[in-house]
Amino acid sequence: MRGLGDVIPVPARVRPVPAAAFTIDPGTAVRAAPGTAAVAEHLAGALRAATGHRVPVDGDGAIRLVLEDGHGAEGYSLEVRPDAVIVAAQTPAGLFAAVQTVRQLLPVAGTGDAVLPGGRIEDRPRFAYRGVMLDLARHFFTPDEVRSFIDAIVPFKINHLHLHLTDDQGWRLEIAGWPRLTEVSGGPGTGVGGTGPGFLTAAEYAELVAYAADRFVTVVPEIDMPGHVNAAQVAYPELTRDGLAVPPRHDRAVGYSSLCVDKEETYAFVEDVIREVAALTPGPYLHIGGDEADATSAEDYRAFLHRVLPLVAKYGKRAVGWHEVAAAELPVVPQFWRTAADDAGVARAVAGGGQVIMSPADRTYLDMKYDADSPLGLDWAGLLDVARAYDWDPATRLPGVGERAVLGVEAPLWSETLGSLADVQTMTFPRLPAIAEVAWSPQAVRDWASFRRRLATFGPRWTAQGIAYHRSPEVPWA
Ligand code: IFG
Repeated sequence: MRGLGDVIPVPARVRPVPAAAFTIDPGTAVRAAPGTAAVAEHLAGALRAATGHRVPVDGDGAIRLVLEDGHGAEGYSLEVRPDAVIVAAQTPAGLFAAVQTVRQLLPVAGTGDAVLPGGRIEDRPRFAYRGVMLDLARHFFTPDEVRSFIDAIVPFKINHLHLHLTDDQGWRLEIAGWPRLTEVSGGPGTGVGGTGPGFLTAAEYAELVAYAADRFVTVVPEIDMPGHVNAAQVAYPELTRDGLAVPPRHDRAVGYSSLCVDKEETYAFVEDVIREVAALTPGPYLHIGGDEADATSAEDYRAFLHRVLPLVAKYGKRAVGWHEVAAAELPVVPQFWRTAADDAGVARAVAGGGQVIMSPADRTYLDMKYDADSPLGLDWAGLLDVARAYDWDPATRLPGVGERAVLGVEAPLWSETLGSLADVQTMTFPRLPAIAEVAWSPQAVRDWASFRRRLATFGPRWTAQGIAYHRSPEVPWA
């Protein structure tokens, strides 16, 4: 039987009262207060799966969802007594976070009564932005596979999904005004090694955005520029220096391509793409990449950003970029990704009041090998085992970037070496739960000994759900 605090991310405050357990039996129902019906359905669904009981949502259930002040944007309280379970939050997102906690306290699937451990949890996230990035450009994954990925990350209170939609190898989102981007560079065999089918139509992207939003996950689309643009230049030669077509590339090299900063065609293209992507994206962020622009001079890079960053604002979005974009000294959220001990551009951006998304590759890059024997993944940022993904503090990683300057944490998963959903899952689990706890839980309540014990209980759950994971020797798997 799980204890009340045996969840990931570990809650901020847990007061177990073991004698006060609540039993979900055939008479159990969920009571939804006004404005909580959608989350009530998620909760009832989880209770039905765990017990096989009917668990209706009706007017007088013993399991109550309540909206009240005092919990912040995503915080909640969970009170479990023998006669009642009260889930309280200030927002539906907070109620949904509580539902993830309740789900982890129950069997994934079962038939028959289930018991919720008694006591009270008071919980709220340390950082607002808790993300994962999936690279659809190096290898494309279908909408169903992306939905399955969303289902697997939601239990860990992840609330942003960054989709890396374009790169040198492929362009993965249909742009109505520029159809050759996907007709030519989104087709079968445009992935690394000439593998992988496809691209997202606008409708499929919109469906993914809605699916994610229903689970309180905000999609952050990335159009990488001015580098990582070979796929766009294959489709539209007018975007190259001499107007001549460039050959498609299916290798793993980076840093060789660049949009032409001094050609007006470039900005017509960029503005059309930003406008269409912004129109398809209800979330506040639009990621413009900006990494590894080695084929763009520093002067051209800054000039490009000075033309493009205002376009992101023009279409109502907040720009995010890999942290090199801080060179522009314009409003943009830098996403720190390298292994360097510090970064002057990021420190400067923060000094001006900006916030940073922390993705140091040596702690968060899920495409790094677990160990020297890992068949999948790369190792340029070092080997990343579960303990190393867990044992760091985003608020002390970079000089000049303290608690208030950290917007949040994101775990990028690059797909050069991943050819299947099982590969994606194996690299994601169990390191993502470690990073999710770094992003949600107070530093003071986190410790590796407790985390690895709690993590061990997820092995059987992932197996029951058909989710592949790396059986790291660091974890005492149940
Ligand atoms: N760096 C590149 C990615 C990818 C990655 C693989 C960033 C921001 C190495 N850029 O990470 O395109 O190739 O680990």
